[in-house]
Formats: sequence, structure tokens, C-alpha cells
Amino acid sequence: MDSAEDKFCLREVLVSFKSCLLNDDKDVLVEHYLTGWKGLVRFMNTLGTVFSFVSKDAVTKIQIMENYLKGDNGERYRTLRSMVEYELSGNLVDLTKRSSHPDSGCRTLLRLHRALRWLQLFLEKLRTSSEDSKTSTLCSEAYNDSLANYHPWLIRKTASVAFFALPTRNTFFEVMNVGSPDVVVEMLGEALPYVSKVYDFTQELYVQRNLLDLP
Ligand code: 1Q0
Repeated sequence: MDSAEDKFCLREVLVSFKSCLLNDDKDVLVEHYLTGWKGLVRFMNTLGTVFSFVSKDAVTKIQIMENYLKGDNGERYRTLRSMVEYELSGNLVDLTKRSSHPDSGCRTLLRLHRALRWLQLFLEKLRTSSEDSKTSTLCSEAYNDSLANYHPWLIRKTASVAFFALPTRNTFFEVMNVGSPDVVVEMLGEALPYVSKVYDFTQELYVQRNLLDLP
């Protein structure tokens, strides 16, 4: 069994998103960004096997990014800005069709970035929800306003079925391992602005470099 220290705590995960902001929020450290994602995946794994198709894809993408970080050009992948500069200037990104660089850092990170928008919307809905709110509804609303726009019908359908397996709002709050519902709401209020900053910075960078539609 997990010891108390091993138990997932959402506060720590969200803090990773704070610690990945650099230079007055004008850059993001890839390593800490991935640490945040790994924590989220750990959380998702506690929700049951229904979500394993989601966590598998997230793990694959985290792994692709970690391999770049560990590779010969790892220093170029230290921040999002340096990754984008390096890959674009070296023609290492497939811009219209996946071909010679099907798993570029830019396209892989874009998938995580879109998922981060879902997370931001979902946690904000949880934070402001009433005690009797249905998590499946909150989750699917957040999904429909974000990730669903990039997913084909079959994934949308599978996701919408999986959402019914989500635990209740109270159980969710307990698994977060932060404290009473009031404390969770307070923690989310403090931590979510950091997730938003990371999201906004990435979005701006991708808009500037015209990278939002990478195949
Ligand atoms: C809490 C419930 C989790 C619900 C997650 C919502 C997303 C569901 C749909 C995801 C389908 C993923 C299947 C694969 C999709 C790929 O095709 C797609 C595109 O990639 P590619 O290479 O085919 O172009 N991949 C993605 O869009 C990336 C999806 C990654 C999703 C990661 C979501 C992880 C979220 C974890 C957070 C756990 C919950 C934290 C809440 C804390 C509150 C206690």
C-alpha cells in the first residue's frame, strides 16, 4: 500500500505548473511541465482502468518529450521557446502532413497543450461547482469545449462513455488528498492561475509561430 507520502496530492502536481514558468512567465521549462503531467497521469490511474486509453496516450507523449530532453540535443529542449526555435530552424517539424518528423516536439507538446486546456476548464468547473454537481457533466462540458474539437467521432464517443465512470465530486476531492472540500476549493483558486499562465504562454507562442494546427 502507498504510504501517506506516496499518496497523490493534487497541490504538488499543480505546483509543478507554477515552477515551470520562467523569465517572468515568458517561457516554460519542459522538464517541470512533464513532471506536472506525470502527476496528472498518476491521478488518472487511480480513477480506474476505464481511463487507461487516455493515460496510455498521455504517457506515450510524455515519453517522446523525455526522450528529446535526454537526447544529444537535450539542451535545445530545455524550454518551450528553445524547442520551437530549434525544431523550426532545423526543419524538424511536419507542418502540413505527418511524414519525416511524425513525432516532433512541437506537435507532441501541442497535444498536451490542448489537454491542458481541458484540465483548466474541468478544474475551474469543479472549483465553482455546487456539492450536488455531476462530475460527468462538468467533465464532458469541459471536454466538448476543448479537446473534443480535435478528436474524431470514435474517441469522442469512447470518452463520453468513460465520463460516466467518474467518481462523485466528493470522492474526487478526497482523492486529491488536499483536505476538506473548502481547502480543495481554496487550493484550486490559488493554483489554477499558474496552469492558466502556462496555457496562455504556450498558446501565444504557438499562435506567433503558426503552430496550432500541426498534423
Ligand atoms: C479525469 C478524467 C480524465 C478525462 C480525460 C479527458 C480526455 C479524454 C479523451 C482523451 C482521449 C485520448 C485518446 C487518444 C487521443 C489521441 O488521438 C489524441 C491526439 O494524439 P495524436 O497523436 O493521435 O494526434 N491525444 C490527445 O488528444 C492527448 C490526450 C491526452 C489526454 C490527457 C488527459 C490527462 C488528464 C489527466 C488529468 C487527470 C485528472 C486530474 C483532475 C484532478 C482532479 C482531482
